[in-house]
Amino acid sequence: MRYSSLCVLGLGYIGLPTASTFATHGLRVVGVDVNRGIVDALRRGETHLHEPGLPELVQAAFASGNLRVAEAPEPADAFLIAVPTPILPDKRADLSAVRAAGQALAPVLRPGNLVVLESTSPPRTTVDVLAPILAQAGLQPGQDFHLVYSPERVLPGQILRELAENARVIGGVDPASAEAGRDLYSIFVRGRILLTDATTAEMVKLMENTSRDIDLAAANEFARLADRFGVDVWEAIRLANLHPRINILRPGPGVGGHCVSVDPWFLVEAAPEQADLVRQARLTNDSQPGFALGIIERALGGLSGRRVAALGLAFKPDVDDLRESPAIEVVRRMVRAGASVGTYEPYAPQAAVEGAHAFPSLAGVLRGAEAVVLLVDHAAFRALEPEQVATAMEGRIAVDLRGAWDRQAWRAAGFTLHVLGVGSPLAGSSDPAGPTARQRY
Ligand code: SAJ
Repeated sequence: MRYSSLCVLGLGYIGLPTASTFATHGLRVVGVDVNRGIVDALRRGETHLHEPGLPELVQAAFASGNLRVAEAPEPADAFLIAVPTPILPDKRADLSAVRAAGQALAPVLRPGNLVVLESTSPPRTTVDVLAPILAQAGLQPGQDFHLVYSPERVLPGQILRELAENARVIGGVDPASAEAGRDLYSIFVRGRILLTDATTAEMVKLMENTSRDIDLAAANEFARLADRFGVDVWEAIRLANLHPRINILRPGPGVGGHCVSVDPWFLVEAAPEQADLVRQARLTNDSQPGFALGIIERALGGLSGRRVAALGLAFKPDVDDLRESPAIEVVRRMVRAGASVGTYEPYAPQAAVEGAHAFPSLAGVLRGAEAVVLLVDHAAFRALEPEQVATAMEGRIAVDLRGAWDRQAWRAAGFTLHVLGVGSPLAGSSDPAGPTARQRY
């Protein structure tokens, strides 16, 4: 199939880069978002998301004359749905945006069109939820128009490169739909294009992020065990990872973002009796901010009334995305424990956590602090000079929850440095001579 026009529903982290990429590859693209603020900002030439290279790409797309933005779908050869699928407080998938997108595009759907769902969704969403909504237009998916599920799998921070280079899984409600999907994505995808059915493609996406969540739960549990046994988890992981078939991830204060910390629940919801391990990994990672808080409390000997500078609020390094961020959860818990917390997030300086004070600069957050806590290992925080931090602060307590700081340098600058996953003399142990005697630093 050949395409000359595309309508993209949802102009977020996936929809906007994808719409812009298609436009710079010659397709006439209309990008649609229900958020008036996003549409207006884009019309003014502003990009509302922080992603390396994205503002330049969006500008190039507008400059090509191929990209427009609108508030409602318009007729096109193909439609791409990239709307959020968050979880509700009871951990069920909120598919309202997918339903609304389907309802909005049904009236402009024409025979021969292709509809693609990219939003991460519980198994069978394409066939059981989206297909019936589109069929209300009087057209049958697989017969009158093509319908596919093709998961986005790009890593925030590297979206533009991964969009083109990653392998692309395309699952059709029938083989002809999958082939129609391949014809669309082969316009710019340089990675392999793999055709399958729609429900398998949904499952592939969920399995990838669930598998990562389980790996992260193992890393976080290893950090707790190392703490308990007076072991340095970073050293243990380094040694274990020299094994040819082992690749343990980095522990931290928890697992966040709108993908890895959300998607596994879609499997738990769809099949609770079959998803014990999946559920437990989620629970383990969700309780990791509590473990991180314990390390901070131990470092300070109690939090009530203590002045703490918290570095980073994003869900991972070098992004501005705060969704489901464990850093925010740790700050909330410090506030609840009575600490006076200052935060500094260089990628979102205005971002505020209730009860904490958001500073627009590093110097501001450090001034007068008794302790500095590294929550997110942004490159700028990894590169901090401990002597400079020492001159800005009042106290000399540092807590590294990411295993990112050079221990000797921080200690040489006069800090008492506490590192997540490094057994401390105060860690509970049945062996009184254990952690203290074995402490290496
Ligand atoms: N994290 C650690 N230690 C690590 C790696 C990550 O604590 O060693 C934490 C991060 O700080 C973050 C969380 O895990 O809080 C998730 O980060 P991530 O980098 O693992 O993943 P995301 O959420 O940025 O992107 C994932 C990717 N999925 C996989 O790698 C399987 C990406 O390819 C997906 O496209 C994306 O989810 C998505 O949109 O679903």
